[in-house]
Amino acid sequence: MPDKTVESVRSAPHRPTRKRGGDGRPRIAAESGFIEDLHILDEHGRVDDALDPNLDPADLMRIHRAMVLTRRFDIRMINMQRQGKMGTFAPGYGQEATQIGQVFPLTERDWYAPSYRSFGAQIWRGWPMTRLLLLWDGFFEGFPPPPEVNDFPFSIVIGSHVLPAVGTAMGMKYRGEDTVMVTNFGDGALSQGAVSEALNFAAVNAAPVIFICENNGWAISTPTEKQCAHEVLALRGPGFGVPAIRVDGNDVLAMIVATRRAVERARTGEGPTFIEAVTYRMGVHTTADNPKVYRDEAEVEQWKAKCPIARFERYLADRGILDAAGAEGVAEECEQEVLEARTQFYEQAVRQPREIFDYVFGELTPTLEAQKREYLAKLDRKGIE
Ligand SMILES: Cc1ncc(C[n+]2csc(CCOP(=O)(O)OP(=O)(O)O)c2C)c(N)n1
Ligand SMILES: [Mg+2]
Repeated sequence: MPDKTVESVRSAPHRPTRKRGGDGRPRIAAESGFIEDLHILDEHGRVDDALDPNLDPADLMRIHRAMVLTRRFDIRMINMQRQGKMGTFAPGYGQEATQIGQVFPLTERDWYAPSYRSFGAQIWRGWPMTRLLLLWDGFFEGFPPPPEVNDFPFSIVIGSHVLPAVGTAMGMKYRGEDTVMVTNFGDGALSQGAVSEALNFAAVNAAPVIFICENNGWAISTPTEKQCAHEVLALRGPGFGVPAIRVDGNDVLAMIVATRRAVERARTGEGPTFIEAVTYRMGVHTTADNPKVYRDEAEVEQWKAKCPIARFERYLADRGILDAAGAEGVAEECEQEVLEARTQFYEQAVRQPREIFDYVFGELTPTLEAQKREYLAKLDRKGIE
């Protein structure tokens, strides 16, 4: 016996969207199942001339440098962690274009609410690398955004920052500001109820927010196909009334064009946009993970050919903006910058074992009080300051 309910839902004609009361907000068209798929630079760095945003050379160089710096920081962090000189770290190797592309169109007045794999975007937004090093090594001084940077601290509790991001965007709207909020999260985060609530609330209220879903193929060991029954995560947008676009997340020009369009919509009162950035987590989920036990290395090999930095360098070379020697120079300068940040970090990262109980509870519970006394006595016995 076929399930009547399921059948009738399947065969239901697309209903035309109900009109909203003449406030000029765009409606989601009846054919909203169609999702635009945006590619501008192919894997070989060949550009689609009709779609090239023709950014000026100084901007192109800034974007390139930011992606290279992101990668140098990433590699250094992994090395430091393996040497026992850094806490657990979530690398973004391969996601540099997604990262820089999503913040390039923002002004300093706009807001950014990232998840934890967003250090490249954070550096672009004005976070000193030293602060990020402190953060990842567990120093609370590293967590708050620098005073002049309009960012949330990054979120580790999956999807938990997305509703507050929408709330902040609503605040901007109530105040009549023309600023916008960009928030990012992973493919796995889409399964969190709060993210659906955020999409719905933002759509109903035309919040000036841009949702960037970084579909990197994996949520730790869960592949995207086990997370979501359909392949195109961007389809989640129209279901809530949020226009959506699917973008090659390894193509920084496509990321910029899509985000810029979404930012303009939000700034002019047209409400939220959902951007699915299709990319790949080339490395470990975090330094506490070993993907070799759950994924095939051949998959990783395939994605190596799609490197966002290599293809952008080919594009810059074709435009006569950067040659191989120039690219090497940028990489060396970025490496030096990271090493300088590391030196400053070592100077500042003075461990205070006696503080271990100090920053979670305002007032310790009796059990924790007892544990603290015991722990401090142990430090005393061992002569640890
Ligand atoms: C609420 C919550 N549940 C579980 C976790 C443990 N956890 C950390 S990362 C992660 C996977 C997230 O995957 P995705 O959203 O795709 O982001 P990615 O790590 O791939 O960038 C999980 C389940 C968590 N941090 N928060
Ligand atoms: Mg993921």
